[in-house]
Amino acid sequence: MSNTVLTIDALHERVDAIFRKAGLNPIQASAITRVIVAAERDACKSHGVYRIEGALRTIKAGKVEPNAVPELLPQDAPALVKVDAKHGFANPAFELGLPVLVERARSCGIAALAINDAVHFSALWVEVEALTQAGLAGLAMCPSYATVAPTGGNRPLLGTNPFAFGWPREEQPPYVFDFATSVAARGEIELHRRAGKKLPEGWAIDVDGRPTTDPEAALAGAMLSFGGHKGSAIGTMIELLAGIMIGDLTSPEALDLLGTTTLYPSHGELIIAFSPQAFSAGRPGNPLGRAEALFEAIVGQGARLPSQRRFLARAASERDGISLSAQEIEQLDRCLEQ
Ligand code: NDP
Ligand code: PYC
Repeated sequence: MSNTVLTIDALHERVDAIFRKAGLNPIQASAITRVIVAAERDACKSHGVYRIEGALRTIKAGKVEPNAVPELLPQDAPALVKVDAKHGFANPAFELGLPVLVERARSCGIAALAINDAVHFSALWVEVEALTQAGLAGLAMCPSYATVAPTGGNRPLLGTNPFAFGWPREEQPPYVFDFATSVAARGEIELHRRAGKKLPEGWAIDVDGRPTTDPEAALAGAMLSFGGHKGSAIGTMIELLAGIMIGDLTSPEALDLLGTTTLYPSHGELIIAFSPQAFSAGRPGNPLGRAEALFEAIVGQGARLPSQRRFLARAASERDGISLSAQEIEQLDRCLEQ
């Protein structure tokens, strides 16, 4: 069956209509629509329109507050920004905290935004990219729910805990990476299952702890950390900083509370913003200029920068529209009817 091409605005309209019909208030609906459409526009399929069904299931199950209006909490420490998501999605809470985070990072050189009590399912590059647009570098991280075995272990404990970094560039799209600390995002495993494809070796183990390439067995068993003990340690760090330190749930706690991986979990998120100008003040050289020499050297070896694929996909979507398969269009129609 042939694909259908939609403009970015047309896809936004369709996704937004789905969420409003599902009962989300405009703050919630428009923020999660923006992040899903951005993922689809940038060809990040694991967090694009495929995520709508999960969000609808989570709304129907009463596991997200559809009328949540996030609140900026009063805070004495100038470099600390706290937003209570009020059990709504994380994205509107981030949008509320962003301008304050930017203003504090510019004045203090560094600032952190802690989001609490948020239902989370989205890609994090959107958030670090927003910081780079303000001339800041940034890190973003959050737990998820227990689906990943710690290296050396054999049962789900850590989340797929995404970790993103952004660095601003003056004449170019920013340097951004964003990845799950498991070998692949869980969304990738689900997409392999739907497509009837085997997983690459080394992604997961089955319920008995044996290596598997079967997506069903992987979803029932445990995913593996990227880079062995290194990814396992970074995943653990994210549990500590973006879970325990900010007084929110760890991935095992989030799964215990939710009781299933078919809905989206509630937990916290930590975003840290840095001003390269403030850190380098009084030191020789312009940090953005020096970074360009590093990027040129990387690309000069024939390597590509992370997000380069994404920015090319974005340019193509802006020029030609977003191409959706017949199944994806059916999914959008079905979601609107629900
Ligand atoms: P990928 O493995 O698809 O990509 C990881 C990063 O590496 C991207 O920035 C990508 O850039 C870059 N990259 C890939 N190949 C190369 C290469 N050859 N050279 C240089 N850079 C490269 O990511 P994951 O599957 O691990 O994660 C996908 C998404 O899932 C993320 O956006 C993450 O935030 C999200 N996620 C969200 C969770 C949540 O709880 N909310 C949980 C887990 C994941 P490019 O895109 O240009 O290819
Ligand atoms: O793809 O691993 C994932 C994921 C978990 C929660 C949201 N995305």
